[in-house]
Amino acid sequence: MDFAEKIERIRQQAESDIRGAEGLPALESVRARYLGRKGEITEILKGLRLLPPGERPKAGKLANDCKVALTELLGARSGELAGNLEVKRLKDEEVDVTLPAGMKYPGKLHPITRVFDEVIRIFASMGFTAVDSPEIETDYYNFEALNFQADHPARDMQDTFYLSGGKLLRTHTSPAQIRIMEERDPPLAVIAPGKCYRCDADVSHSPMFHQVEGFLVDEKVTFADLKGVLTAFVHGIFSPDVKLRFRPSFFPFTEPSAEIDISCVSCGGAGCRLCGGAGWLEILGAGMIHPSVLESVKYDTGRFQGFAFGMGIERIAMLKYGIDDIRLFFDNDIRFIRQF
Ligand code: 2NM
Repeated sequence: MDFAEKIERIRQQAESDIRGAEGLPALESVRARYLGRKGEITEILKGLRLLPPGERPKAGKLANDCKVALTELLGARSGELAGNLEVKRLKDEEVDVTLPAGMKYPGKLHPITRVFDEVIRIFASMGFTAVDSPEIETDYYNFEALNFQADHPARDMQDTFYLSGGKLLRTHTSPAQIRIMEERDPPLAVIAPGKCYRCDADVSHSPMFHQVEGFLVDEKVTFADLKGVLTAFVHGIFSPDVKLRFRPSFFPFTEPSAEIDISCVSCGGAGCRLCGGAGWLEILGAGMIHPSVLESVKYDTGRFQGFAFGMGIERIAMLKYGIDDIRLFFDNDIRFIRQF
């Protein structure tokens, strides 16, 4: 077998080995077998100096051409195998975005948010607009414009959180009503949902709580309109079976004033632990807006009257959902929130 034939045999075998290598490590051993320090082609190149000088150039060129060709082929195959690896990696990492997601812990609305939304929806259906208002207030909007006397106990440091600079945290959402009446002329039907603050904490009082207060001002507004609106509200938020009872009461900003009881949502009026045997639960305060409140917003009291009402959202939520401790609303225990 002459030299050219030998080179050609090695080349064919090497080519088939390169094509048959199924991975980068296998390809590396093929390279070592032919082109490594003791590889077949390397040995041939080393042995060239033993040939008769006349044959060396031709043989050298054949061996070198073979080395170049195999090197090129190794490079191409290596690129091919690396590409396969990339394709396989991408396939292994493929994400099927059409698979249904595991809904382990879907979000829930806080019960206070739910009751807020429902109260706002019911009053909106009767034509009331909800407004926002600051939680940091002045004595004027929180007390004075609402006809609280200078020595009213609610103004006491024990009940109100006072801030520096004569500011305070609103103790009810009524300041919103004053601000709206200053801005707009009657007829007006507005509710003010929001956070309020009082220095008080036990099973039924939280230093931060939520209220919805509302009012309506127009010509020829009567206490009968107030009864109709609150009856529709109570029937909407609890049930049309619930009865209402209006009891005379006192608020600085209304005259006459009333507290509204509903027949007990637990026993229906027979008497139970929830209503303390009375058959009734207090849920709303209301009345006809005091003329001095209308005067402080410069309304013509000869022409306009209005009614107003207020309620605590925690109390309504506790009755609706059978919750017996107000602190559960603010503990942020996810097991509590998930129940709604
Ligand atoms: C209540 C009870 C009775 C009330 C009065 C006003 C305003 F600003 F129009 F005078 N807003 N809210 C009111 C009346 C609130 O909560 C127990």
